[in-house]
Amino acid sequence: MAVLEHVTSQQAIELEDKHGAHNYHPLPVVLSKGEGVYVWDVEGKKYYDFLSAYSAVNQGHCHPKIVGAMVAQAQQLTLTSRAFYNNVLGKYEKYATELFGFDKLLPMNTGAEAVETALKLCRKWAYEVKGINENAAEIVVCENNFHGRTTTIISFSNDPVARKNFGPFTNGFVKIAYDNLEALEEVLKSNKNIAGFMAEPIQGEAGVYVPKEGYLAGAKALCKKYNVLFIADEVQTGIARTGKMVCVDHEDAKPDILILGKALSGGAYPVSAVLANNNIMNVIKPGNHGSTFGGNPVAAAVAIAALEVVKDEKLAENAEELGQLFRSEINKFIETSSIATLVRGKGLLNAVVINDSEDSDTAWNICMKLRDNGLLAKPTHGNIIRFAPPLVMTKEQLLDCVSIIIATLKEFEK
Ligand code: IF1
Repeated sequence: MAVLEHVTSQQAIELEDKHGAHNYHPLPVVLSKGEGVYVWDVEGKKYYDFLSAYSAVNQGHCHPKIVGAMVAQAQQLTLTSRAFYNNVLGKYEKYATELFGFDKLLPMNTGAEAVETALKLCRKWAYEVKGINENAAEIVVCENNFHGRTTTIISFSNDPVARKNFGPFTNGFVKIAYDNLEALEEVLKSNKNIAGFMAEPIQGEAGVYVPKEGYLAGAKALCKKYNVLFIADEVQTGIARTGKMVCVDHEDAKPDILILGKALSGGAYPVSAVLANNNIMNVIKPGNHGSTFGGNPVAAAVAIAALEVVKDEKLAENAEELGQLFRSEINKFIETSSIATLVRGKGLLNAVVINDSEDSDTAWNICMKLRDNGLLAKPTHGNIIRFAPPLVMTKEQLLDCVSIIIATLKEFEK
């Protein structure tokens, strides 16, 4: 078989099964084309994408402006490493720092790398600015967090599947209950070695847990009171997904360190970033941190285009409006449903809780049926299905999807 010759869905699945690591259990659908809110499988069947590559494709698949920027830059200069300057990175850093309201940006590639960068930055600030004894800094994180898959990050995960047999783990993390300001104040008051508090403004992988109104602002205020850095992981909730440019904008909760990824590139290229003001970012000196591809010209050009699309097409406003419509329609169905018990979320990051046990395969079976009915979604944990379409969706398309989702759920009524 020539490397790039046509394969059927079955052949593609067999190739991955034989030659690829089994680190995922994908829904059995093989995609070969994406455009806006749609994806097509190898056999030409069309689907609504209701996962958006875990909120990386907020701007829609293969957005012409983003792809155009990527192709143009790729034909000019792809990578210089940071051993030399390039003519795009500074423009991107200026655009993004002014857009998000910070002095500086440290460019990386994946979300996990940006999270690791934020943790290193927070620790260095703790030793060199706050004055915590070296190697004594601790960072507060939340139960049921998801911040990526590196060894340090899974060190503070409580997901056994993500942790088992990957030890030994990194020290220096304290776990508290999510959405609990008393627990946060308790640890900040009693432990003088706390350097920072990192949280997802909405816990995505845990099942789209939206904290109580005031939690984020309260966390920021407590961090300020105890001279601890508030770190917001907006890799999944950022870039207009929840109806604001970043989810913390729903409250007075601007973080000391902002972590972005995924839709920062519109899903066209791995681009992530850490933003902070000079009093924090300036602890980083030449040689302290970096990466081969971090801040490369293609990433910078793609990120500028991806952010311009969000602003020009008012994607945050659209996410807010369509998210309210989605939850309102699903709630009407829930009133008389025996299979769906709850819908929750902000903007177009939503989840529906299925009326079955966590270890049942009902949510998976519903997603298989959704696939047959032309809509792709996937369960997060157990009995929770995440619904997160590209933010370019129209009201008509959303209502079409709601009817597909409700018709499918009805097939599982008890
Ligand atoms: C997988 C989950 C979502 C993230 C937050 C950092 C990262 C992620 C809040 C790391 C990444 C991805 C990873 C992907 C599936 C997906 C995911 F199910 F894993 F948890 F979205 F909810 N912070 N989330 O959500 O970014 O290094 O992946 O670029 O690992 O299976 P990354």
